[in-house]
Amino acid sequence: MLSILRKARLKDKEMRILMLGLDNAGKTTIVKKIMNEDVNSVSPTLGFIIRTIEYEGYKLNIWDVGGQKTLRTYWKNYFEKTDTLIWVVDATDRERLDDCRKELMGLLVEERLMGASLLVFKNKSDVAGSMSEEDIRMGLQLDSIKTHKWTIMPCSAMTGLNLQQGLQWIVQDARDRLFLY
Ligand SMILES: Nc1nc2c(ncn2[C@@H]2O[C@H](COP(=O)(O)OP(=O)(O)OP(=O)(O)O)[C@@H](O)[C@H]2O)c(=O)[nH]1
Ligand SMILES: [Mg+2]
Repeated sequence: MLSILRKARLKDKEMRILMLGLDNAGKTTIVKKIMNEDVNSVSPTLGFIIRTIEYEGYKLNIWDVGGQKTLRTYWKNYFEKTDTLIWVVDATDRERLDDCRKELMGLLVEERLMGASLLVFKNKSDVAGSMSEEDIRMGLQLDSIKTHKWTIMPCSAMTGLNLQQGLQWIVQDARDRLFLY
């Protein structure tokens, strides 16, 4: 039943994308950069922001939710009908990589996120000395994920590196799924 509803929405070329990650990871900055807005005036998100991006004929409704510890209990309010989870990781934040792993693993066992694909954005890749893709793969134990289709991409909300490629992966994943159903 759920898969039929999802297929109907994908046919409409409308997707619901949930963007989560620890606070300060760069979620809001990524969305602003994609929308060509000023990235130097971002402040921590206390609730959530929905932005709609048109990409290759798809309407991507991106839910950008605040990641501060006290706000994480509200994440569950946004799970429903998610097509893609974008998990944003701050590649400069080695200290919290294990927290980051625990939070992500907690999401991946959520029933309501079972049908969602996962895009891990290794953000702040513009910063010299930041963690490599391999560091994040290992630190987050991405290779152990069998429940979700996933990928990891280095990106930068400052330079715009790979942000379009991320959207491209999301849209291609939607096309693949329509083909599969
Ligand atoms: N160098 C660099 N700094 C970045 C990048 N992306 C975000 N930042 C900075 O990181 C800080 C946090 O960015 P936000 O976009 O507010 O982070 P967030 O994930 O939305 O945080 P919450 O809303 O609290 O969950 C800001 O000072 C940004 O300027 C990036 O790719 N490179
Ligand atoms: Mg934010």
